Amino acid sequence: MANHLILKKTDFFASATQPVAVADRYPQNVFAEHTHDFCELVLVWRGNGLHILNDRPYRITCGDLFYIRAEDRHSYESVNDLVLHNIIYCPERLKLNVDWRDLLQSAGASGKDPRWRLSSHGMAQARQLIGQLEHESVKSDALSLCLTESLFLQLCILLRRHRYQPHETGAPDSGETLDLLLATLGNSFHAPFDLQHFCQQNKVVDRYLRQLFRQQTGMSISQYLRQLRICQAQDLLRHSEMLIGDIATRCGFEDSNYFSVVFTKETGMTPRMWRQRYAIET
Ligand code: RM4
Ligand code: NI
Repeated sequence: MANHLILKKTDFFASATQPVAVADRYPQNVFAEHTHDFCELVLVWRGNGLHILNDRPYRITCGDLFYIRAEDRHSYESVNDLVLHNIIYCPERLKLNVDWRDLLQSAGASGKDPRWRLSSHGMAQARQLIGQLEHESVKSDALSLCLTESLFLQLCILLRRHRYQPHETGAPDSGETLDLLLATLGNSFHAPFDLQHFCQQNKVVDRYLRQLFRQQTGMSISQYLRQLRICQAQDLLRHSEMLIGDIATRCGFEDSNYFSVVFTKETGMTPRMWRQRYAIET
């Protein structure tokens, strides 16, 4: 793309020394594809939306965490009550002698999946720190700059401690059923999910869990699961040569006709059309 959008730090930072700024997105609206000349941490509090990162679609919802590098291309599509924080920072303005690279690297040990989740416990602590950071980062005296950077450091450490990837064993400190449910769903889009069984196992009342889920994510459990599956299918259609029938099975659909119906309803295109659209582009 020749003239794509590049966001500039001069538009988002108050001064040439400010290392970190907090941009609240209450809500995050649809936002066109862009890169930046700064980096950002994205922490999702509520609602849901489609986040496209370097051409891969991610269905995002509360507790999702992304580490976006300046050169990453991303956009937000079909948002629904999506509420998030962007913690934006300029690596070259950070002065503390810290291994920032290690703290801020996005891909996990397990590979290149840029998708992280934060436990409810981690979110509650992050919320507090972000509040302090928001307050401090707008001041420009030397002490405030230093305090801003150290609050940012604390936030990064906290994220490291409480983050996890769904395909790992689940939330590290998941006392919370919602964390466990989200981790389980993130991991079971290719196989049937049995809510009754999950509720029995975790001794929660099914109706309560459904309500809680809807409150926090703005959608129902089955909607979320369907969207995860469609997302995965879109990715495979575009980036693999698997047969459509195999993709259907891989994404948890019992037969390929049903898959096509659901896919078309969600995306406005048949799976075949979707694949062709990108085949032409690349
Ligand atoms: C936008 C969007 C972008 C971010 C800027 C700072 O609303 O969230 O991803 O780079 O804010
Ligand atoms: Ni961005």
